[in-house]
Amino acid sequence: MNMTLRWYGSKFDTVTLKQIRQIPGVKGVITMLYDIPAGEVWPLDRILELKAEVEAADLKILGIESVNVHDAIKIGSPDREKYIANYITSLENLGKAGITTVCYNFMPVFDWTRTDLAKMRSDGSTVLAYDQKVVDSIDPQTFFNQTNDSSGGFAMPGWEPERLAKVQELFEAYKDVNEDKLFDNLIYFLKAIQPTCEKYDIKMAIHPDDPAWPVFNLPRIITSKEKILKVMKAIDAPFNGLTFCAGSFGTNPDNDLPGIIRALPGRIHFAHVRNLHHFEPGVFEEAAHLSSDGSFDLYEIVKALYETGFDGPVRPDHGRMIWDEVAMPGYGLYDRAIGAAYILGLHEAIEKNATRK
Ligand SMILES: [Mn+2]
Repeated sequence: MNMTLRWYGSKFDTVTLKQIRQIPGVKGVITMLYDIPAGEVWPLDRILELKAEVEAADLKILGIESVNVHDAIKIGSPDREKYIANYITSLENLGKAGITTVCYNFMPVFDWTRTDLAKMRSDGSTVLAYDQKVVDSIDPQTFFNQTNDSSGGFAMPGWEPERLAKVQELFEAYKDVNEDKLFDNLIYFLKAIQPTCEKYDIKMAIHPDDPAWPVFNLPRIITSKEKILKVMKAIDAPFNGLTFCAGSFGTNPDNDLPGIIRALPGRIHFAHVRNLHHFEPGVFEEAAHLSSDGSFDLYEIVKALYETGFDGPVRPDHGRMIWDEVAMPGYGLYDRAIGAAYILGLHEAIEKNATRK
């Protein structure tokens, strides 16, 4: 397993490559061309420029998060062919640059959803939190506005301003897209990109839906072990894999996180390891990575990754905001650095236990 940190690029991120390089054990970054809207081609020269910048800091690009999928592809509208062709060109350009792990999601309209981006905890840290009652009491447009207003001025992944104006339009476009149709549109997309992925040995790693149930009556298809296995079986090829995200699957306490990992040997291409603290069904806040701070057993999660031979990039996920840091919600340096060191510590102990004679 290769430890990484997500990095949005020097124009957008408060965290520098130099800081990331100084976290012990971190070998690379997970990054993206953050200014390119979903659906547009990622030019090869921009990819190479980003790669050179990362390598000049003695790090590697170990994955992309994310090459976003345009809504036309998810909806299955006639113009999807154009966006699929653009996506293929982006994959070719990444492949030519030797970047071969690509995270994406297939969530309609909203990416991850949280109802509070800075919930104060008893130690004075702040975290992202979710309360289903808030989502149930608000319309999507207001929700979108409130989320943007509370982001501290940071552009957040999946909440790009150009989407803001289009929320109602998007809801209208998705009105006939049920779970089955969304699934079929995902498989159509994957079949279309399969030859390119196989030519360049690109591993596609779908990110689970967050939270792992429908919000605002939009369908969700990557929410449980059964549902991700259905996607894996529909195209049973190594390029078609998963981003195992503990925090997203773990929004539903019924999901057995190590069990999901163990059900998918060889098909997990990327891992997000983090913790949540559940209060009641549908009400949770994000926690420090440490098992004792939240509801997940991080030891069992890292052990399942180790025992299934996972060798891809892993990253800590949303951290708490601590030590008065000002950064994009969830993406400060300090708590994610602590998380990375903790996950590496668990991994070292598990590996030594398993290999010591
Ligand atoms: Mn994640």
